[in-house]
Amino acid sequence: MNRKVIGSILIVLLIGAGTGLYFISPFYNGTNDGTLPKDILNDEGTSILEVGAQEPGDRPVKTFDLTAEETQWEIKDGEAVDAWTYNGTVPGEPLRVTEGDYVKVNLKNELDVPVTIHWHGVLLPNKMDGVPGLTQDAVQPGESFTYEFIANDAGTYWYHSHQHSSTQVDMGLYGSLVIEEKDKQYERDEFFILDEWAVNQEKRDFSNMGGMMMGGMSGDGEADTKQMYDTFTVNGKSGNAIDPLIMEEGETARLRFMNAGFQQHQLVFPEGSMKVIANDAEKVIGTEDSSNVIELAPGERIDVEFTKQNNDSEVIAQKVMPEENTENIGENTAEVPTSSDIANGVSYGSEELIFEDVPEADVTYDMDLSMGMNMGEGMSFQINNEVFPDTPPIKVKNGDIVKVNITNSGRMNHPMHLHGHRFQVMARNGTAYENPIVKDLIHVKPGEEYTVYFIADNKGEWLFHCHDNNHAERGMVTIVDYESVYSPFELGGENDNHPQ
Ligand SMILES: [Cu+2]
Repeated sequence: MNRKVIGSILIVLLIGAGTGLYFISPFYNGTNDGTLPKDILNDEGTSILEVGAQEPGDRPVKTFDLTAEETQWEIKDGEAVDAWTYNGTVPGEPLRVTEGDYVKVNLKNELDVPVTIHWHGVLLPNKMDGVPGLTQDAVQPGESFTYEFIANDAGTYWYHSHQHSSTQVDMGLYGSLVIEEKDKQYERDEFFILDEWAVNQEKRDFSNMGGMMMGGMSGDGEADTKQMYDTFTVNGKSGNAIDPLIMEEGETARLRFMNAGFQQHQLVFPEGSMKVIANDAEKVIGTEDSSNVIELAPGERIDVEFTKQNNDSEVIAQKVMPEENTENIGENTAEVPTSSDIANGVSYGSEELIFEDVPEADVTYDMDLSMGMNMGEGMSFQINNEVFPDTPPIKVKNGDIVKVNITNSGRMNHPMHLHGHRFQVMARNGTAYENPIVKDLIHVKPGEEYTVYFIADNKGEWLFHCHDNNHAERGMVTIVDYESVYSPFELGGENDNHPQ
């Protein structure tokens, strides 16, 4: 390749070393036994299997086969991990469809544990949402399940198992889903999934700590998971093993970033090389003064328009926090510029809004996010002082306008994700946004309060939960419960349904 005319852009996550303060078992299992509230299971009204049905009609049908299987996955030369994958790679097979397509995905489970697939951000019928114990039974070893939905809204999505998410997503059961616009704006279109792995340290050891707190909070909102991982990956690869993106000077590409891990990540771009164009699956407005740093919470997506400015090799790299240990940095390390101007999920308003003005709510739900300690079981993460399935549900009727005030009174970050709907973020800490933001995930940091609104227009039983899957595992989950529909499934049971 002629280096004079073609420059490369490296997307790099630095490898940080663990610092030795561990707490919280990632394999906690203490608080999740129990059943859903009676009115969610109550078989009066309509089963969720009977609502929201979609038919292909004369739409193009796009069919994919995804097999959940065990794989030895090489993260970089000589460093392999035991991974669970969809079709043998981390991330799983990338899925691309066009808006208006009818999507059919045949999941075959060749693992020896039950799995599902959740279509994160996709507005689809409840029974296709992939939440075991709520919208389906977990797909047992050797069995299959077919997901079907209309790809209605162009944008950046991802898919992952929703069975024991804190283990299964962590093991690699995730992949990208792009719904392309009918008239694509960018010829070059790339997807990058960020994640963390424990390669050189035994995560399992931490469970022996029994959830005891071994050190103080670092105050950055995610001290709990930071020390469990030693290797950061981009599309399943780390350091020199990450494929460079080869681009010509002046070439423009759409780069889609998503965070499949437990920690927030900040990526630094060459000055003046990019602008943010979309947020979760929604286009954003007016970003001429775009920052050159983006911040992604777990489960969040940010799309940027990136232009290669010269023929030199350049680097997009994780911003290194001052307190982080930066030994073991690979050869691809960037000169990381400093910037105080960081583009995150609420930096830019959305092009299309759900509500033009602040609507009058039919239902108001105050969601207080907090942390607690259970003797012998370690930390719990609570919604309104309860852990799932005892958390109070958000009870709605079809057509309701629902207002949720989310307050983080704990000391860790909580990326709260709503299934099956999009909400409009109207205010932060009581101050209204001039340009509200339409999303499916809001990253609520310690001390923050966000007010979001959504329309209950998709009947079913839908999760609203923290996408730090360790927090969900330890209780931070509730349900948007539509009146007059019920779930015929159960938590636990012979299918071991475990929706967190
Ligand atoms: Cu959380």
